[in-house]
Amino acid sequence: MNPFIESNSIIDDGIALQERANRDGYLFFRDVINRDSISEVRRDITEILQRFSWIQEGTDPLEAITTHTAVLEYTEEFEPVYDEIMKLESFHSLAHNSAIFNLAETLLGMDVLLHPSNIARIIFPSGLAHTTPPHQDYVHIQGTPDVWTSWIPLGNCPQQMGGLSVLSGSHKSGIFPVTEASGAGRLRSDTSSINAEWVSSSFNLGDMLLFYSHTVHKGLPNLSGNRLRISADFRYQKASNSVINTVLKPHHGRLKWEEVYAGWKSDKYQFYWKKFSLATVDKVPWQVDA
Ligand SMILES: O=C(O)CCC(=O)C(=O)O
Repeated sequence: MNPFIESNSIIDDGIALQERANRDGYLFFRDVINRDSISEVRRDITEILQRFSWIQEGTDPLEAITTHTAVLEYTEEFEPVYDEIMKLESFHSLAHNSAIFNLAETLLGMDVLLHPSNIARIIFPSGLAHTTPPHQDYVHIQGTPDVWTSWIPLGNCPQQMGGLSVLSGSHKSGIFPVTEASGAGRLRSDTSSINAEWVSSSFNLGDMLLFYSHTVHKGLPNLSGNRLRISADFRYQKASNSVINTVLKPHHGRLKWEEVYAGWKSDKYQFYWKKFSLATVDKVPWQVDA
């Protein structure tokens, strides 16, 4: 698989970034997010995973070594762990990182709304059948197509550990038909009608992939044998565009924001979206092919 095109050399050139984003549907940057902020989130998440015995006893939690059978999103075993992750101040604060916001403003304009529903992924090495299928985020987040997703591994993520891959240029072909699948989102886009190239690179701590809501992307299988792939995805749109209700709630919709915020030290990032008068819409069920 060919690597991502790196965009560090044009990071300060708004026009060049917009042109490349329009051409490829994604932008990839090396070492663009403050590493200490990411490491803090990794420490907080792995501490939770250790407490729930998802991490192998006697190992350094930061290594995220596991022999636990794969725990799948939305299962009874997954949810209490995810609730704890959802309460992390460090995790939600990372989404406000100024480097991401600057890039989002370049792509969207000044009134950038971060979807409060920040997402964490814990991908087990033994759950290969549940690798994230090819999909377009628009199918899931609707509201407006003008949404950019920031995907950040919370630690080094060599390709063997299962990073993310994008189908370069696939954002130009509209919305593809979907069928049911396993893995995040549970819907698979059928891209057989286009001739486009899958690209991906190994990620190092601090690297970030940004992609458009119509850009087809997929997880790569976690072939590490015994390491959890831990990552975050955050979404940005114009506050003046419509937004679906579900992305204004904590991801999975189980907790209230008051429960999320209960242990936070600062109120800086609490209910920040209330400063906008948002036009909210309901999510519509997506037409799935048999
Ligand atoms: O991390 C993954 O496997 C899925 C991420 C994803 O599909 C997204 O950020 O939209």
